Amino acid sequence: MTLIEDIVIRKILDSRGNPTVEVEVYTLSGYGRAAAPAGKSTGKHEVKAYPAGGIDAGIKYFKEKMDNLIGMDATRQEDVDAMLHEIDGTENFSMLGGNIAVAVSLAVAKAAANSLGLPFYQYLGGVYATKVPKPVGNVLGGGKHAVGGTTIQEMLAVPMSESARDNVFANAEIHRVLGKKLRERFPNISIGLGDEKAWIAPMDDIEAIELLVEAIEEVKGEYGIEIKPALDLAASSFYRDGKYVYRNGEKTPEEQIEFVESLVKDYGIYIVEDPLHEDDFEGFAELTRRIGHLAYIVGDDLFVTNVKRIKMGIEKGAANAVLIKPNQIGTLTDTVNAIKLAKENGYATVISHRSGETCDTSIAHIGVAFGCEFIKTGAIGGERTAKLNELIRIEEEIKGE
Ligand code: 2PG
Ligand code: MG
Repeated sequence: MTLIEDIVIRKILDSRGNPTVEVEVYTLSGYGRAAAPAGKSTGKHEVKAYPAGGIDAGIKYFKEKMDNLIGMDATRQEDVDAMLHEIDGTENFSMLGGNIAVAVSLAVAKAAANSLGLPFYQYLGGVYATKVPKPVGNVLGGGKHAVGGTTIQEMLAVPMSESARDNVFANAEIHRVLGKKLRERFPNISIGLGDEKAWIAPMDDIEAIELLVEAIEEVKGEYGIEIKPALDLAASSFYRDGKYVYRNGEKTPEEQIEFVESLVKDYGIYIVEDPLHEDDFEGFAELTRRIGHLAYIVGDDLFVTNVKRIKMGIEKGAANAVLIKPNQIGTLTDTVNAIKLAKENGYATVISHRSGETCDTSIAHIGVAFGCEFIKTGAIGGERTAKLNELIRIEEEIKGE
């Protein structure tokens, strides 16, 4: 019933209009489909998205090796993922491409769930998977996702209601209120949206954070729920020759630590992702000592969903939360191992989209299945709302509404 009968792989568009891969897996009694996302501010320690020859070379390679997966049991996820590693034969998926591996891995898991007649989150997490992560919504930004915006890549909001529906709608409302405020502040220029549909405006980082906090205060009153501000600095993207280069000046690593500490203390920033560059474990540890009791310090480019790097972080006391992106590491099993390791060591987990996305909803299911505290998946925009709406559906099903 759950044996893999056939696999189809194709190129489809992602939200930036770039090609990405979609995979379909068929068993006798079921079917699963998954697509890979794409990062733009990628960490240098991530697995390779595609081999040197690009997406077409990866697809060709997969088709040549695909027979190894036919006949395997789709419910034996660890065996399937081990086979993907074997097919690739390298440390970092540089033959097959992590994006192809992750699409296959997720499509196999979805086919298994479908064959057994279970919702994906329940197949993965069992009957006790009943908590929906809080959505962290990107509403204003810049960095590599939006040329001309802030130096800090993402300014986000975290509504703290126990209702996923309220949280999702609150984030969309913050996005709307911010848009209104930006049009008032810049009446003579057109305001755009970045890759993740967050607003872009030619603003200084502090000015933007203040506007974010203002919008949050307004929506908080309207909704009657606690909402907190968050940041993804994606600091590696503006770290050059030992300095953090902002649009209005440079900071030394020590100044950067002080700056982030002051942001957390002055603006009540609740989650701060990648505040320092991707190899600065010591700096992350120092920052965690200073503000770890006040905020979640999240490692994204630092950890790249890789258990070896998460272990290094745990040993050094670097960060207290891990960003989880399945395509950074290439398989579902590797992703789940990263979540488990983080949790066992008291680190919070944030399951996350990429800046280039499709309407695939896998991360919503993985977040519920493995009890991630947060899910970062935008605030508006079709490929983002696909996941947010899925959270609403999952919550409804869990509550039996
Ligand atoms: C990040 C991600 C997603 P990208 O830095 O957290 O927001 O960006 O997918 O471009 O790496
Ligand atoms: Mg990030």
